[in-house]
Amino acid sequence: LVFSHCLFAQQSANYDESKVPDLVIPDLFVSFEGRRIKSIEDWEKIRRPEIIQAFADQMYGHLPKDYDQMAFEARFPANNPYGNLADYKIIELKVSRKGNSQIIPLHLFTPKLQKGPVPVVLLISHRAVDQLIADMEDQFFDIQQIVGRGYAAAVFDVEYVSPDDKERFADGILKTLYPEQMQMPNGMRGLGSWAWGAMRAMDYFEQDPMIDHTKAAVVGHSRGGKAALWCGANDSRWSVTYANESGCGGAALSRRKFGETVERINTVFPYWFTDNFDLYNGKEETLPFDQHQLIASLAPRTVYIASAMEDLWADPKGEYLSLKLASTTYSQIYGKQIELPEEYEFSPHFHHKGSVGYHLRSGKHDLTGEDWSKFLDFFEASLRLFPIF
Ligand code: GTR
Repeated sequence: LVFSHCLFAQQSANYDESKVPDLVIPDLFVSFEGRRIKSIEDWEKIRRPEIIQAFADQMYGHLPKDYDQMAFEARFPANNPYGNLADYKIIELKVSRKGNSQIIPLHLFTPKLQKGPVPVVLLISHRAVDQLIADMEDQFFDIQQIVGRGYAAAVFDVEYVSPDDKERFADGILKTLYPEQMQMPNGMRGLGSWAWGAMRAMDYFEQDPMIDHTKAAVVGHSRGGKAALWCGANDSRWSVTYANESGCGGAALSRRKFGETVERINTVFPYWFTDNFDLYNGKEETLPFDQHQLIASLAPRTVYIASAMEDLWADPKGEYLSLKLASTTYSQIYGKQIELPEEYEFSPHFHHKGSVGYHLRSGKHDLTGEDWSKFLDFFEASLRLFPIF
């Protein structure tokens, strides 16, 4: 049912640039109270916190950061398809709160011959992780490339945090750890829970001597990219955030109503966002923010946005425009050098001047080996050129 509903939505969406409304985009540098934001201090004390607060209230829901205890237990699977390249362990993250607990398996591959701590890439996966790992041809989680280039590759399946399912989404941390969230119109739902899960993976990285948690990227594709952005915005321990084809509710500007719209996403995936987000169905122009503000809230930490030309449902042009607007925070507030294409156009090469990266590849909606290779080129260049970001 969801699938056919989705197809219908995709076919009847607007893909005509001439029908995109005239955009009145909220100014990044004017606070909700009308104050001009000029300095790093204004940005960090006033603007960034109020932006994140507004996204929490109206869209992704509040992200509870408290829990009572977390324990880690490692298992070493006998079957490691990447055995010549990497050591493989599954860490069971056991998080407890108010007498209940949730176990989240975190799969971690570390380069075999590496001695010192290595940078890490975490994928938030809505695809079955066991299959991603077993199928060495599948590059959605390109373990060979990531580990081959000297990074640790980590992934968890959102199923163990909040199942990606309209009926079952609460059968995870929303039941075991944070039941009160379900009563709140601005409570956490699916995407917020996935962001929370990635933060727990970071709690683990912080204490694994094999991992350099100061060089850590949180990565997601599409719905996972939406969660990655929300995670990066809320948790400054991530030095890099990479959202691949994250579209509506991710990097793309909502006000363009191109491809997927707020109403469509709230109808087909009512469990992704907080209840308040329904208020904006068909009324994107009344949102107190747009998605460029979410990207901007990552500054000065590194952000990478990638799109695919045929992925019109995710509005690749809206993602580009959003990143371009957001990059002014990096340049005007933090004085960083930014290099982005002048116009929305095919940009097969990554751009790495400063802390903002981008590519637009040909082809369809997917996370591919090509995407990983561009992103890892960028990550590598960032580490070399800006070792402390
Ligand atoms: C679509 C959904 C998008 C995107 C995508 C995906 O059906 O409308 O927002 O999240 O799924 O995750 O691949």
